[in-house]
Amino acid sequence: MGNIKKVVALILISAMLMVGCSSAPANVSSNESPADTTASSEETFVIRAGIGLNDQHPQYKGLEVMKEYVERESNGRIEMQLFHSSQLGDDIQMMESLQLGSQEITAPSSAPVSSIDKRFMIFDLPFLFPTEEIASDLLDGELGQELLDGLAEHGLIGLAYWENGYRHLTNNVREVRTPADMEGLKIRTMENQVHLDFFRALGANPTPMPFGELFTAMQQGVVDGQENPVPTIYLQNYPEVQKYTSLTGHVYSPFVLLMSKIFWDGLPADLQEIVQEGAIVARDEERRINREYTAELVGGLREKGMTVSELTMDELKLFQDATKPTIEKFKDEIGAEYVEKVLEEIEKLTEASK
Ligand code: KDG
Repeated sequence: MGNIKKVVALILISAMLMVGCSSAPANVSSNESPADTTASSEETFVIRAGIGLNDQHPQYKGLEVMKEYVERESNGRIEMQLFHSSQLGDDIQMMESLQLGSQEITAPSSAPVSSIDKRFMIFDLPFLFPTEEIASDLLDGELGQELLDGLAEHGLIGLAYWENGYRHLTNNVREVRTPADMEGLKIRTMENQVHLDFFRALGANPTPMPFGELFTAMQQGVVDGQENPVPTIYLQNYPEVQKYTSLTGHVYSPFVLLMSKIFWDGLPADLQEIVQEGAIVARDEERRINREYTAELVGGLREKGMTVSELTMDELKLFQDATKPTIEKFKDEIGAEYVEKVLEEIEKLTEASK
């Protein structure tokens, strides 16, 4: 390599390293060792949090609560920057950015997290959680924590479970009240084997795709429908491109609030504590807002011209029966022992709630 080329290469490498420094753990003013509680109080950190949903969604409101909490409690040593509507990429890309240390927080539904740890497929088993409260109790307990802890070996810190909620079907072709009505419908699903399997079992034609591509896919007729909780259907303006909602509630989706382990390891212990607390404070508020919106916005969908079908117990049972084989099919892949423990715990929580 000639001298001039060498100099240019060196300049480029230094520039890349400088960019890397300002984006990676955003540790701008010191080289102190990870989790060093004596780190200078001048040291500041930037957390970039990115999600797929828009800034009207309870998930974004949760991030605003967390931002307020961590910035206040850290006396400004942490700054949180929020990005919505897949501005930083889709769920799978953002999880990869966390693993590389080039983004600090994301919060996908649990479904795409199963591309990292298959055990996360458990939450996508159809008709698993009888109520939101039972889901929260299980997720916030030991069995939920076990999965969050397991993420560390994949470069991720699982901070908490927030709520996306019960997923319902929308489409633009016909009213769906039974699996027979789903025959041949092209339905966008999340990128997850369990979802693909049970939508096939229902007679639909499932098409996995990232969330950020969904609205345009519906608008252009690439898919006939999709499934998401009521706040998402309403707040992402799906009534503009979808005529029918069926309140199937086939899956309860948690969000998994994730942080980059590279970034976490570079945070002093006192700030780690503040981030963890902020995640929990915001979780409770996010769930509260989500439940409030869910109750209010069913009417909102009707006001926006959608036909919203509430299914009878008999109709719902047809969906449950058609999707039951999915549980057996994925039991071993998820881990039979873990599945059993979760099913037992849900039964216990259900009994206790009576
Ligand atoms: O911000 C979360 C979204 O990116 C996504 O996970 C929402 O449930 C979702 C979906 O249908 O992809």
